[in-house]
Amino acid sequence: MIKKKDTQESSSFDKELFKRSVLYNVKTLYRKTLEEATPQQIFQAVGYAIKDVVIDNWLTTHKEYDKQDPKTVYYLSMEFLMGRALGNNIINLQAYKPVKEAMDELGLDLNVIEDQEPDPALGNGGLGRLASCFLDSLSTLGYAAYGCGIRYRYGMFKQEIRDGYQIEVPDNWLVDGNPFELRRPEYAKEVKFGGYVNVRIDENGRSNFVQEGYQSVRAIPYDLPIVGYGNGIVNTLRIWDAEAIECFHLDSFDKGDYQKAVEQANLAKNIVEVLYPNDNHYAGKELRLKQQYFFISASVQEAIAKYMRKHDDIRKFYEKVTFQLNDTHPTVAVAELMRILMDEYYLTWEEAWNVTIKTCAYTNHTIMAEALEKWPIELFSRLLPRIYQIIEEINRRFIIKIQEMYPGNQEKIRKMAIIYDGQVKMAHLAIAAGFSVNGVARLHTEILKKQELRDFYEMMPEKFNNKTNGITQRRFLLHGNPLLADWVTAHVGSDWITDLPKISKLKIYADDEKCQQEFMNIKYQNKVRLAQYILEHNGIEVDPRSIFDVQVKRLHEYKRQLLNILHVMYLYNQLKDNPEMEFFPRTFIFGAKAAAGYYNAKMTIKLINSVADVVNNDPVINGRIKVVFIENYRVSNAELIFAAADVSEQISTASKEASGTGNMKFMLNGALTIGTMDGANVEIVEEVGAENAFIFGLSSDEVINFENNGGYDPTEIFNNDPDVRRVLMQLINGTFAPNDPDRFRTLYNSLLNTISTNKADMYFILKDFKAYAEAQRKVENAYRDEKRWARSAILNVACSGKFTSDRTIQEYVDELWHLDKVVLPKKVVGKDKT
Ligand code: B1N
Repeated sequence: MIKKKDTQESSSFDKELFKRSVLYNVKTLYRKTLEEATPQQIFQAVGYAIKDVVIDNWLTTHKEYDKQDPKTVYYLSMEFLMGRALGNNIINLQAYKPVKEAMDELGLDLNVIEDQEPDPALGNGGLGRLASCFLDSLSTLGYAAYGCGIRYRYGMFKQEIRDGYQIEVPDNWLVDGNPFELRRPEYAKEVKFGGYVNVRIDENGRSNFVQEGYQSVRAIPYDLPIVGYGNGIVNTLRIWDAEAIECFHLDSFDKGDYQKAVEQANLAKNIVEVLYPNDNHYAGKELRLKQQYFFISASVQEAIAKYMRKHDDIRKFYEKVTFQLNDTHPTVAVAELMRILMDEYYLTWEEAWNVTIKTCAYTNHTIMAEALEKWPIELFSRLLPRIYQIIEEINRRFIIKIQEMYPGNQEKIRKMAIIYDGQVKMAHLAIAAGFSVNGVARLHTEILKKQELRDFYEMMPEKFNNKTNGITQRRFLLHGNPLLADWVTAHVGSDWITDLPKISKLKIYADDEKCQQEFMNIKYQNKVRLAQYILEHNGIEVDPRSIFDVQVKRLHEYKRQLLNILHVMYLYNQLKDNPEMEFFPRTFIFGAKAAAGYYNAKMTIKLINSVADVVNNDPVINGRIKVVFIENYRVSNAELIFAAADVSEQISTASKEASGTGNMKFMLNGALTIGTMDGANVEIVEEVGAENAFIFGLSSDEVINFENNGGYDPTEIFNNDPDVRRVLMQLINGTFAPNDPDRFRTLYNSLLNTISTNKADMYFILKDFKAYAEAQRKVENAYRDEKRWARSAILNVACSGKFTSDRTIQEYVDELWHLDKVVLPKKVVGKDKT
């Protein structure tokens, strides 16, 4: 079918040594032979064997960093949604082929071994996955970088579906141990909470602020290697664990001490226990603020300590270090840096501020009001008394600046102050103290400038810039879709792996019928692979010849999974009324976790499953519509899902999705987008052409207009559109809940709230319904013309070049971070093990 040309050149990987290493590991770790070892034990043995290879490059990289002293970015993030490491590390070592052969020769299946690895899910969704893609790109491009985060004992929960409802099961990802991590107790740091601030005269006669009466925990770093593609560079993801600072002094008779020891031990245990499972939502929990300060204090302390090991002037810290704040979650870094510079290095306020504002930069990831972090002063000052003092002073000075610029304008102070109304506003702090504020897609950045952060933009326009998100093609094409990856390489060479825009050379094949057939055949095989997965995991049989129409992402009202399933209900009604109508079989695939306390989101999952039960089993439908909810959507099954998608659902209410990154993964895998002009969809359509996507619905300007004028009234649509009315009535007449007709009434109410109209259909689902149904008709018609569809799909792949995270990172480097490119001495590249 296709010219066999390897996407993965094997270079100099020592296969025989590797096999011996695996066998040796099975023996020394488990006292077993390969035949006796469990699949999990074999995974561990293979993992350690790969780590052996990685560790040499890791060492060399850091030796070289020591020598070259490049400027380093610290990507500070509460979340890193890494996904499995084994396959990705092998890919980036350019060793997939020899490792696969080695496994074959040992009678093992590499795919099965990869499947044994728990999927590290230290993140919720796009924000955490973006951080992971960025680390991959930083290493691949050869820049010195640390990811800094938390080693949550429990990451994102495992989702089980029982009786159609989501059940959250703890995900104990560390039970069997993690072969790739390295515990580094020598870099442990103390982090202090609570107590009060005192002024003390130190031994040199200087008066100094000190925190007293505090509780503290010991932060212990665990390092994970981030392997660059084929360049020998290995950066570090440093995630912090917490330990109690001292063990109990059981001989202590002092009740206070005993109490304190117990409390400190509990603090250490609780702080890293679990990731908050909220996406785009701020819950305001005290423990969350503790988590934030915990990992930030440890990371900032270590960044400074590392800098001071090689330099003597802390005033020039910013010349060697940038802190990129992944949303406002790490924003206490600003005040922690100020604290250390002033209290431990005795810089003046002005000197410390000069360093801070040249070091810190802030990325905004959302305009959703419910995601804004605003901490009550009481909580904040009690937990972080010294940090709060410093923020008060930053605020005082910031207000003076506002007054200088807008004399007598109280309104500006009310809207822009960092501390106001009893709250500490983290976004305002990040903007005031950072040298850069960036949005994550062009439209999002424009909305920040014109709407959400307008006052700040007017005051400091020079800080604002856009960095459109990207994804790593190494994981989401090379690893996730090997058939397509090989096909692409056969046609345009393998440069795309590190230079995605080269994939545009595929364009000339879009009209080639043989290529179209090859492409559709690969898509078909990937659909068979996914159908197999669905059968195994959901017990549902789906037809790989049907259109695979996929919406996978966190469940949120603004992402409008509800619009999608209401449309399925509408199609169902049409087919029931008119069983003979022309209809191209379609499989609607959903995958989504809902925050545990988000009622409407959880009920949407139940609705999807309830519709699935009815539609999938209705003899009139006869398999022409299938609805599948894939349980426990996560990075590992995402790779299978993107590869198999025909249609990519990107249907958020315009203006609400800051960027989206799933949209890019679908495009890269040759799915056609049905979507609104929101987030990065705008730029995707710009690259591929509107004729190769299905765009519908209100524009962001129209949505914002309605919002600024009190919303819109959905009852008009309800009254005048019988199709919409019928679907809505089915939410409350028991069509999909015969035993409990009121089950979906809250969803119905969210669309048609009769008590307060401005809260009705806040996400414009009914408003966009007709346009969506029309766009879906166009999808069906387009799919009937297989050649035209194949052409569009190939063009989507060919036009995806812009959306590599390599491009995004290069923009951050060129415009904000100004990092030095690191090149390793020749001999270590290609991991020549000697
Ligand atoms: O960040 C992604 C974007 O592509 C998505 O459009 C955006 O929704 C996502 C609080 C968030 N924004 N905000 C969050 C996550 C966790 C949390 O506790 C907010 N996630 C996004 C990457 O830019």
